[in-house]
Amino acid sequence: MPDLAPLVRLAFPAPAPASAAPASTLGAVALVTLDRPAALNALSFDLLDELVETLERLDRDAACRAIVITGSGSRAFAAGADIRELEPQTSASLTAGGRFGVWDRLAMIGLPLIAAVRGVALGGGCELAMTCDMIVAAEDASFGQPEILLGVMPGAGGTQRLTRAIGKARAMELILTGRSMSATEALRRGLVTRVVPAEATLDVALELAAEVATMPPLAVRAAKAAILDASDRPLADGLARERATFFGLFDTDDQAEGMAAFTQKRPPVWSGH
Ligand code: CO8
Repeated sequence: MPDLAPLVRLAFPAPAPASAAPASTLGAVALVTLDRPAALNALSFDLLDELVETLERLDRDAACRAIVITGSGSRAFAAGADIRELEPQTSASLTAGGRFGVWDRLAMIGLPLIAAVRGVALGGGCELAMTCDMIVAAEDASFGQPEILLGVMPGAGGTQRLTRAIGKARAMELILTGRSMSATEALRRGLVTRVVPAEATLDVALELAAEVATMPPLAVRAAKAAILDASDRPLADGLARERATFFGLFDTDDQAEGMAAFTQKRPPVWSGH
């Protein structure tokens, strides 16, 4: 039966009282929750459509500065694509369906994305976490690409992003055996940013997002794009793009403000211009 309720929830949590983020950052951090707990937040095509539409809306909202994506419940960030939807597909139906374009749109989001992962991030769930810019993982989180066990292979960036994140040899092992990695292994291999006690996962991710949200927004977007260039382009191209973007930021008010505030020994006030 098709899901009729929204599959993605959006909220703007207030900064935690102990947070370094000023109260004025209310609305600057969006929390997007994948909300199909009964199916371990499996990424149906409709859920992915809702997710990308929500993220694109936030990306156009000047008040929003960072986004946390999490899964509903404690068992899963997302247990992958919805296998029930994929089972009857053929190569022709997938090609004609045009429903994988959402993954390209997810990769175009300019705001920083932080995945808060509790439980499993498998298949498309791991690919979604890796499409985010940082991953805060619970101690009980696990990451894997088990598609091989279903007779297929990763199809939403897993072979590329996992290989870039943890290296060819380890990506080969995980993708060719379908084995999952624990959060600590994922930290050791460079896939995740932090591992924290399970109950603290969302708070830590929100705090990290709140900290990023206090930074100059143009520089944040530019830095994110430049870091992504590091794995997407040959080194010389990436360096040239980095230099051009760096020079470009010297035409912004935030550059003038940031450097004036430093020399005047006061905190900067970012205008986002
Ligand atoms: N798709 C659909 N339903 C799922 C999925 C899924 N990926 N994962 C779990 N569920 C459902 C189960 O069917 C079950 O539903 P029900 O109660 O109605 O039977 C419910 O969630 C709970 O799951 P389990 O009973 O299986 O819970 P367990 O604790 O026993 O096991 C596991 C948890 C180990 C996570 C197990 O559910 C599992 O192995 N899930 C599948 C993991 C997997 O293979 N993921 C890869 C899917 S393929 C993929 O992601 C390809 C990506 C390509 C691009 C994306 C395009 C959209």
